[in-house]
Amino acid sequence: MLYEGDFHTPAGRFAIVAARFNAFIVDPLLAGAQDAFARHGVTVERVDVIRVPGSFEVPLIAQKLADSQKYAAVICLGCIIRGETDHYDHVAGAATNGVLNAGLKTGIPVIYGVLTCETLEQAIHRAGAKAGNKGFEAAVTAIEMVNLLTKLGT
Ligand code: INI
Repeated sequence: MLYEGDFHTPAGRFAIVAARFNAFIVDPLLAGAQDAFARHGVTVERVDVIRVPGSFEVPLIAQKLADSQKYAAVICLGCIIRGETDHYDHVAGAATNGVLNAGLKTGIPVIYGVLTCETLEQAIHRAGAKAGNKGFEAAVTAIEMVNLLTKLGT
């Protein structure tokens, strides 16, 4: 027996946690995620958006939202671009581990839509240009995971 999530309109509410840092990249990711929900029949009233200062702050809020049992899934959006120091590595590592742990601790899909890029150009490409829109992809992943968990009955 193969179990796989599909893309039909899921039940429940969704939360999007989006960093304000690098907003000129994160805002198009957020618009992409909202577009994906709308196109899959998840109406705007069922999607809450929570803004936080930076990607480092995303996991705490994502975990609290997932823990609240109010949401079928939580989508995390941010953009971390490498600078001249090792700050990038710390913020990227913390955000990545934090998002993963929020999902594992709560049992709710917590989706990783945080860009970690070497250059601004790479980020632009992933926020709606050459490499698609990772926010759109994150919302579609959330829908697939919610539908998979429903099928599995877990
Ligand atoms: N936050 C980001 O989301 N992206 C970055 O590229 C970034 N850089 O480069 O510093 C960044 N820093 C802020 C960080 O997320 C926290 O908001 C801050 O350290 C306060 O905790």
